[in-house]
Amino acid sequence: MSFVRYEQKEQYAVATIDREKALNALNSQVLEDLNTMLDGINFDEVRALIITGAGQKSFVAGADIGEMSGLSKAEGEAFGKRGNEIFRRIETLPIPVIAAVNGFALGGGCELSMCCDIRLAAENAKFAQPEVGLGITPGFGGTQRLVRLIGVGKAKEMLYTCAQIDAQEAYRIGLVNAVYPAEELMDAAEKMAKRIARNAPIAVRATKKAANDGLQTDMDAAVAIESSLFGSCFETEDQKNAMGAFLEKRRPDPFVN
Ligand code: CO8
Repeated sequence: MSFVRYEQKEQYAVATIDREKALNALNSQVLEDLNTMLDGINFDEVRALIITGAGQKSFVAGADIGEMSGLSKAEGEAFGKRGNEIFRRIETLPIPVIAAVNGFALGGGCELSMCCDIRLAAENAKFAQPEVGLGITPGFGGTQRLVRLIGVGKAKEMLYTCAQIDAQEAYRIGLVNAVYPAEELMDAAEKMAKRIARNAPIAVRATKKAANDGLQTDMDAAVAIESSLFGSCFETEDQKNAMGAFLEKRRPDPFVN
């Protein structure tokens, strides 16, 4: 049995973390199930991935506190490293990933949402990094991605105070892209996934790679990365198809993977 349900819907897929009785908390098994889910994605068909949590109440309420409570130093480090490896895999997945945050996104849950490209939140979503209240640091990338996403000052406030913020505040500070009534969240996420899937998939992938890789380096190297990926698009059928269609004032043929 897997704690991650995966459903492919034409050109996008939905992965649902389903450990509802523990508010979808991430134990080692959930992490490995996430990893296995990533192994199974058919990138020839799937052009965007949505990650959400089962139920109405929680996206992911963090790493599993019961499992973590007895860890030794070495085990804690190994658990953090494994979580980071899998989250980094999500962040660098060739296709865009949308987090549909349908409730609590605490600790590892907030960190999971932040390794996705885009975060959409339900009105009942709550975000926090409660780790220092539990005697640990964030361990799945929170100290790094939060400062990059919302800026150092606001991130440090969240990291040091453990304060929980609601969806509107998360939107105000740029942690989420948009907020929807809970019952509209998945429709909005799927609509966005379909919009992404309509575009030239090789160009979308190259754009994600340029943005991600560029963020890791200085501007001169970053624009060189962009130039190289931009150039590579001119070898694709999609570029010839789309630009030819524009010049001939017709719709392009369907894009290819
Ligand atoms: N771990 C394990 N179980 C959890 C977790 C969790 N993070 N969150 C909720 N649960 C379980 C509860 O224990 C409870 O189980 P049971 O019914 O068996 O008692 C069930 O889910 C329902 O939870 P509550 O009864 O507490 O529901 P409430 O509505 O009263 O409260 C809250 C909801 C506010 C979300 C509350 O459950 C809570 O505070 N949960 C903990 C949130 C938290 O602190 N998360 C951060 C954990 S630390 C972390 O994520 C670090 C990531 C990096 C790790 C690196 C490791 C080295």
